[in-house]
Amino acid sequence: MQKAIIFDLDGVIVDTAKFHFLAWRKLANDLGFDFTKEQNEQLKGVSRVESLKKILNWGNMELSEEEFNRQMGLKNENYLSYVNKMDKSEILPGVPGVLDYLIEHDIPIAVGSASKNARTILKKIDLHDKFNVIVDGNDVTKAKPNPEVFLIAAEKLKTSPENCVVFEDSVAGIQAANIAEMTSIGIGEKNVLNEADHVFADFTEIDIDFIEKLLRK
Ligand code: B16
Ligand code: MG
Repeated sequence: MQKAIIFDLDGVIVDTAKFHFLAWRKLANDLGFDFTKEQNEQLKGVSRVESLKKILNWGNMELSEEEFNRQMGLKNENYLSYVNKMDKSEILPGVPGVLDYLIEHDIPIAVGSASKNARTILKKIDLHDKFNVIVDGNDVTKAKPNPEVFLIAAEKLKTSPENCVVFEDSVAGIQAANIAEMTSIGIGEKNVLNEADHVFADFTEIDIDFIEKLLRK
């Protein structure tokens, strides 16, 4: 069966984590508390709802359902004010070369992201039409580490999970890929992403030989 590659978005193709951090931190500050960059690591790959639950927990706060939803809306508006200024210069180093290689060799490629803003971001960075399949936070009911997002991507790519390779920057995403029995490639720190099959600091460390080996496996 055809091999296919699934890319997470935030932290793999672009560094939107820095904008999520600014927007979540403003929300916490407006509610009267703060959290650290280290705590922010725990929000990577986690859905919007689960992120706000964690943040409120750090601030020992509870909100009514209505206020919870209002705060999520405010955070997203603030986050989108950063996203709206993005362009293709935000694509992380090494990513365009790998995408071009895969497209030239007709390897099916997908985005598998927890973000409900994934399509907006892909349009801003001019990559929306490059992917055969996009599965995002609007298409799933279960957040990573549940493998739903990657399993839907495999199905839409018309291949089996074992033939999929996932590039992910979050622990939850690596766990999701492993549960789906896909090959998991971590982008980030080895000691954080130690459950991944392979880990690279970023795409500049990945050469075409490695990609070819993955596709032959
Ligand atoms: P949104 P990914 C994830 O994207 C982010 O890593 C995570 O920090 C964010 O909370 C989540 O998307 C939801 O994002 O608020 O835009 O729907 O890494 O799975 O591409
Ligand atoms: Mg990510």
